[in-house]
Amino acid sequence: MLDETIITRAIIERYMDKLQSHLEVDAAIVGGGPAGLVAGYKLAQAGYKTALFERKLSIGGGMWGGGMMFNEIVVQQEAKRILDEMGVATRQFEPSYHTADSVLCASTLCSQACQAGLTIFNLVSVEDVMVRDHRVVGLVINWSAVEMAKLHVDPLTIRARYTIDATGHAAEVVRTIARKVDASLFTKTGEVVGERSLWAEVAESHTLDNTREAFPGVFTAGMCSNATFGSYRMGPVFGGMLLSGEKAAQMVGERLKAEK
Ligand code: 48F
Repeated sequence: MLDETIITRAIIERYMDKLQSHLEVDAAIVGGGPAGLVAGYKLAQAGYKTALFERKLSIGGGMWGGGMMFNEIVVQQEAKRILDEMGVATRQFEPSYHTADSVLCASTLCSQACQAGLTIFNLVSVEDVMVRDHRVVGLVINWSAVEMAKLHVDPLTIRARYTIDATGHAAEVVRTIARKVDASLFTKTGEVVGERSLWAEVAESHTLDNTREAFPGVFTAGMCSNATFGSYRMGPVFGGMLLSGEKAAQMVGERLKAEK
């Protein structure tokens, strides 16, 4: 016998537990693309309380569709070890070019990150930040459905010791800071420099260089790094995204460790 009221209560209580236990986190990640998922996997694995907020219903960002909806992605040699570690099967196409099925990759990164202890809140948009003493100390969140319907509903907040902006091309968190906070970003202009056209090789190495702190308390990861600090896009080669997520997690982990 199934009681609908119990089903409803189970969902509400479990979700509320999850939300309440993540009102204060070590790290908050905005965006569940490849960079955010690897960052979340690594931080959760290191034992940090980490929450990831994703606007969409599905997790995986721009990975699902591969290149132009051909659902395969390319990963270069340096990043293959991350897919190996997370259990994503790859095939060598040519020396140092590997491919992976994008559906397998997106779903496995998501699964491994959750299994490692990352808590994902999908359907939640980060619409603003909280700044105290010239440092981002938390995020302002709302249901994506509220955002999409343009309903006049006030948001709620999450305290985070560190934030990773993994929102991809849009670089939404750093753009919000640039727009709303009376202070400069750690970029050459003090603003979001903006993304340049497509150049895979340079973009991939710049993604790693640009994975760094953009404002006190906020690190960039993935395509957001090049959009923030001003470099090229790379198209459907995903190694830089994975390595960037790993680097962002490493940097945040080091800070958290030093502050303990
Ligand atoms: O775009 P996305 O996959 O970012 P990424 O991890 O990877 C980029 C590649 O997919 C590709 C590329 C390189 O190969 O150029 O584009 O850097 O994932 C970003 C995720 O962030 C979510 C968005 O829905 C997407 O799933 N997102 C963006 N803004 C917000 C957000 C926000 N304000 N709140 C919550 N989620």
